[in-house]
Amino acid sequence: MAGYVVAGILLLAVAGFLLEKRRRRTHPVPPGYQEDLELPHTAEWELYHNALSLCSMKTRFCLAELEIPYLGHHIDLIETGAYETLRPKLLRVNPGGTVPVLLHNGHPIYESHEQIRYAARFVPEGIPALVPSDPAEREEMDAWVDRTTLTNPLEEPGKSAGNAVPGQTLPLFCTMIEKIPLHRIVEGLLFHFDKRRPVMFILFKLLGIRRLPRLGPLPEVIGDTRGILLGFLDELDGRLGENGGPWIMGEQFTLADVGWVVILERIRQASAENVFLDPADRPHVAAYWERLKARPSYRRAILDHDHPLIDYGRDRIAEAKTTDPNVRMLLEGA
Ligand SMILES: N[C@@H](CCC(=O)N[C@@H](CS)C(=O)NCC(=O)O)C(=O)O
Repeated sequence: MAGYVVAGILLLAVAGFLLEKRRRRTHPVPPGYQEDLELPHTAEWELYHNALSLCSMKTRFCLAELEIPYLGHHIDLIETGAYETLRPKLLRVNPGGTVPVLLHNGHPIYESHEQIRYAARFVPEGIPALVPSDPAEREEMDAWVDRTTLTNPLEEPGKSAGNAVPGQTLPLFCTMIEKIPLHRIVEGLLFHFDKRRPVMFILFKLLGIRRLPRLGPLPEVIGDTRGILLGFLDELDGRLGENGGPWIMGEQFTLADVGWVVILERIRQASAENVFLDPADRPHVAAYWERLKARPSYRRAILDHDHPLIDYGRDRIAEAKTTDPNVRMLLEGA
């Protein structure tokens, strides 16, 4: 009798899991503005975003520069508390299961680089445009935006600074996850479309930052992406030195700067300014970073959305680097 009860319970659990898995099924979505899709909305502009997400910061920064008001929906990633990207509220808006998603009059725009280009077409009266009017300059700006685009960091880390920077974010993931209960990560193990991610978070949680220097292929990823990112920053330093700044396209603040500010911000959050933004190594980038932080949109799009776990993670990395020479060697390279 007891055997039947156990078997019944197991059967119910499996059926429940399969049903739930179906409800949370994800699939890739086409990038850009979705003309044929209109989702429930209450404001002209709405943004599904996350405090930590690099791409979310980019779109927030762009909207702040354009002074476009929007209704924000904060969606947790596991690093900030839970796998809300795998829950129906977000999946109804983006079956791809990622943030950010920008809605304009209910039409979603997928991919942050598409979102900033789309939003930049709606410059309110009296606000400076974020795109040069000269086609040749626009093309040049686009190439700088492409250097910041995040597409496929695991497979193509060398393609852009945007793809390299997640490798430098690993220590931050590792320290932020200390504060997240293990059972929350299990939700990712059950339903995430890329199981490598929850597995990595479980290892981070169980082993901690001090074990990062010996954690499978990750030390190599961190070393390689540091080299790639330094290369892109050298290029940026050269550009700002040549054109005299203050911005990548000279006098005009453009989408190229919107793309870069979040990469530099991620370096700050990962407690790695001394490695990448030292004025002695890259004086033009260091001065540029100070100018970026002085913009009102930096406060509105980034500091005002700060999350306590980001500050916690940043402090823990700094502490681990000062107390553990292996961690310092891994994260600073020398
Ligand atoms: N290429 C996309 C990247 C979107 C993306 O991967 N977003 C991350 C946060 S930065 C996410 O939502 N990840 C879901 C997860 O980690 O479970 C964009 O530029 O918008």
